[in-house]
Amino acid sequence: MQNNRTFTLIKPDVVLKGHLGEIMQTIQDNGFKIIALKLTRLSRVEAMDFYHLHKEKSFYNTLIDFMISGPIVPMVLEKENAVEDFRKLIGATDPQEAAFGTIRRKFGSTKTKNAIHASDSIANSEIEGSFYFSKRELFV
Ligand code: FUP
Repeated sequence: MQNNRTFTLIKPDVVLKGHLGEIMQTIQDNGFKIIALKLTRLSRVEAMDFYHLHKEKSFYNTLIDFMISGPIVPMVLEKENAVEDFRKLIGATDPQEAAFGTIRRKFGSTKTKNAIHASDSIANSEIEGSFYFSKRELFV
């Protein structure tokens, strides 16, 4: 992934509640350009693979069950300082603790059902982006 890109994924709680359009508007209103996007679903094996770094955590099975419970929307976004700025826009992991005005504060409900994922480093954005998109889809 280039330095000005990040990866994000809108989670099943948002898609099932019909808030996808509003979140996409928020993302664009904050200066992020959508480079790649798809509406898809994860199999259990794919979800376990995507979250493999958390496999020892107590919440792992709950997280996997949730992530396969409905459609998801992975995206690659572009903006200067994308990784850091997008983490600010989504807010803290726990929606109850996330700052007012953030996506998780507005649309999330619990630490698992927290509306949206975003990469925490450029290196991880590359790994996560290529998990969902081909090189051709990413224009690289
Ligand atoms: P974040 O980077 O903010 O998504 O937070 P973490 O890397 O700590 O969490 C990774 C994933 O685990 C998130 F999708 C939320 C989920 N999680 C839980 O389901 N329960 C917890 O107690 C903590 C995290």
